[in-house]
Amino acid sequence: MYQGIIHRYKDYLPVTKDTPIITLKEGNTPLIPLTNLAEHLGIKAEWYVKFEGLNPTGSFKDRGMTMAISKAKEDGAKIVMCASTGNTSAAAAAYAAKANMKCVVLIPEGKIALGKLSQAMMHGAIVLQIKGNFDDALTLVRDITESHPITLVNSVNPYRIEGQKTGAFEIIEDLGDAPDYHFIPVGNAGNITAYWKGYKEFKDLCKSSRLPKMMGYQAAGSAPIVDGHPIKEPDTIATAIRIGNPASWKQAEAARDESKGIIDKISDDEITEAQKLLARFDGVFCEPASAASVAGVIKYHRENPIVNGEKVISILTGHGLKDPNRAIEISTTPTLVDSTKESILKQLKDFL
Ligand code: AN7
Repeated sequence: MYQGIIHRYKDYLPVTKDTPIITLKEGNTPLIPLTNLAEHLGIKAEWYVKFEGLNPTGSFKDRGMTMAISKAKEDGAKIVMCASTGNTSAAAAAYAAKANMKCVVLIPEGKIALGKLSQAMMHGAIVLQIKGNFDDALTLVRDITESHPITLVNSVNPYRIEGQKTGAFEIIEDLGDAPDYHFIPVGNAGNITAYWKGYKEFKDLCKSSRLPKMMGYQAAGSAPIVDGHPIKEPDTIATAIRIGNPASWKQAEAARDESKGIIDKISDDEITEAQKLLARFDGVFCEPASAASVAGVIKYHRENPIVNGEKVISILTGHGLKDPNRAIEISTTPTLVDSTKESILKQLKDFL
């Protein structure tokens, strides 16, 4: 039986036989080929999405959280805390529940997607909304956890990065080598840091022959790394990456520079268009922030055509059901019809 990422990759993770493994069987997510969308866009590369929305709480955060919570448990922690734009809080709340720990989450008032909020509430976390943004929340959490017996489980906790690097291991094992390009949304910049670490480690162990170019994408209204300075009031419909002062800023720049990749920004319209295209052409429903990694491919390919045979990965960090309000907002309203055969068939006349 599949046992989750710590069990699968324990030789490459900071665990011992005494570490209690707190798992919801995260990881082992599929690479889904975007055959229809690639054809529609004239992209000849082998283009896959790694659908991290299929993790137990619906985002990639589960990979980091199984490690952070297992190590917190090993250290005897009773209570964990995080700031979150939503997905971290959902994962922390779920894994803390599994570990019989208390979880406190600090979220920006009114700016987290409905599905994520419902998760933190259902798993029994203490959910505190602040009149401020993610960056304000993270500052508070760092301050409080420094002076109280509470374990911080944001990605500044190094165990989070260790867990998340396993995404790169899975890609290498599935493809038989590293891809040419790795497209990924960038918010607090923990995930791009983790993937780059994972790719480098497997390369050093000769489990892959090369390294991908790391292609990070921020939302245009909250693109501190691209703009070169912190953003005081970041704004984007992709609330997951509404972050103005990423904790792993330097590490993200190192991943970009060492891999000869880029960090660029993408407009909310481009994000929305990519989210819709992916859902309609290839049947994969991701949340807005995740679509930045698809919008990134579309934008990059326009300026620098990706070559036939090259392998391209877009990381879909979270499931579309996380943010149902946004999905409904950008879709056509269902048509109200009489409950008769005739009125239904009338709606279908163009297709029959
Ligand atoms: C779907 O949950 O920061 O660059 O507090 O939920 O590693 O921060 C979420 C981030 C991309 C960005 N896609 O990853 C949080 C949080 C989704 C996300 C990101 C997030 P990082």
